[in-house]
Amino acid sequence: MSLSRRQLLAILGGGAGAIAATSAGALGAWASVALQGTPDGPARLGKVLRSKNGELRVQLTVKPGTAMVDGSAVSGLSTYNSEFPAPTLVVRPGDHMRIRLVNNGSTTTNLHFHGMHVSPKGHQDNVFIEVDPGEAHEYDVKIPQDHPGGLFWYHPHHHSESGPQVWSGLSGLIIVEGGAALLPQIQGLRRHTIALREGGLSPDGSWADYEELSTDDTQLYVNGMLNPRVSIRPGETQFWQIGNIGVATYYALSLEDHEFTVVEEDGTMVWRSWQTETLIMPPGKRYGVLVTARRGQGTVYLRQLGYNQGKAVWPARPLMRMRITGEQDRPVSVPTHLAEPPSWLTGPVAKRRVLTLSQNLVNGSPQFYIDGMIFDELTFKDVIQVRLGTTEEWVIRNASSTMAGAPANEEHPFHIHVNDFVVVERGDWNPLTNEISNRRPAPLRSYSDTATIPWNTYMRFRTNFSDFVGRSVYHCHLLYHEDHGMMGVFDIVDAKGQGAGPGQHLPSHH
Ligand SMILES: [Cu+2]
Repeated sequence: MSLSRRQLLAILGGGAGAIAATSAGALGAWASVALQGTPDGPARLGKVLRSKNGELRVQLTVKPGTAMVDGSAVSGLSTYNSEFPAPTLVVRPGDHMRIRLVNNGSTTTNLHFHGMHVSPKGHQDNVFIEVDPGEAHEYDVKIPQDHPGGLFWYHPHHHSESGPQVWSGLSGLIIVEGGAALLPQIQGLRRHTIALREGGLSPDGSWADYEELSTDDTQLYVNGMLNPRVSIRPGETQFWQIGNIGVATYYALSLEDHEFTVVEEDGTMVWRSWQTETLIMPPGKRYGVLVTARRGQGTVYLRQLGYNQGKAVWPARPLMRMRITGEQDRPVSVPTHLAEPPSWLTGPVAKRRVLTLSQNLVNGSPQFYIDGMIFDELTFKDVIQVRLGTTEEWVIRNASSTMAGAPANEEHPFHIHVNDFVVVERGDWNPLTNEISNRRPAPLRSYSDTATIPWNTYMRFRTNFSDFVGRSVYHCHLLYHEDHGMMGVFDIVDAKGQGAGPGQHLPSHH
């Protein structure tokens, strides 16, 4: 499909400035998005499942088959409960999430509650659980009373199947009530919850296979819709929570002529708010932002500006329209200082570690390593043991270009389960000479659970292993990389050395 800019403008009825695509490639992609999308649909969140009386009691059934995508029935998906995207779970601190996961799919699956500070053992956020086809599992995840409020998400985490399963439709948002949303300035604002995820159709109209589509042909859905709209009054401030719950797409998000005020990152209210024109969002990343409509009447676009991740180049796209309409409203602002950083951040560090991310081709197939190891071959001596209640400092460095047999520069979004981290420094690192340069202290303003590491750079973070013992994982959140090895295991142990529980086997034990 190829359209001239003039034809495109005619179809869209867009005026000058409605399209700021800078290349023919981006314009071509925009054309297919615009023509497939339902025109003018509101950016509705879809199915919401809410906790009651302290518990969220739901069944999530992995269902291969047809689901509604952007107003059309599409076959070849695999969804939870035939919903695309998956239902949004709304819970409160102190709740139990009692989720019956029924696997009617053809591959082994399980559930991970991304970013949540809950136990990694038993029937909770235990990624070593295996729910085979035809089986079911009862999860019972206890959310602590002091759990942060914000945006989280859930998806399957069975090694080697995570990418294909999430691609096929299995990912959804979790809103934990509280946090920045309860600030007096924000409480009364209109809210939008925005799930970003990629996908697309095969020529026959069914959902494309995993890894089938080029980045140019991949569609970027907002709450399962292409190019939906939100409305805002001139001068009005809204609270948007945005999550990237896809498998591979990096977003550089921008809202034409507007800026974002960040008040929440990775499910937690920030300590210091900040303004930015662009939100960089690798897979797994979430931000909560304030948006104030600056113009009078008119439409502006939330855009993917495009992103070069190294291997994948994501083209520029419009994602969502913001229609500024109605009576003038009064903007709301929040103070810069919102909360105190945790005291452990400047306290003693019990242990420092360095982890190196790399990749290579082995007999023609890509493998991804942490410290030269792939996940499938980990033995007990490779498991990092950390002590409950202590603070550690980790340096994660990305050597993907030089430790590989062939040049392969790629960014990797690092993610760790159970406890958030605080990035304290970034810098350049030359894997050949081991030389560090361009050290940049990070602004200490928020927690993260997912952060990208460009090639030939490092990220230094501090983390405190609080409240929970047990075995869990850290990994690259490009799910293809995780499925092909870039995942490590750590045990949080108490003073007696107790940590991992029954059913938390290493992969090499199978
Ligand atoms: Cu990676």
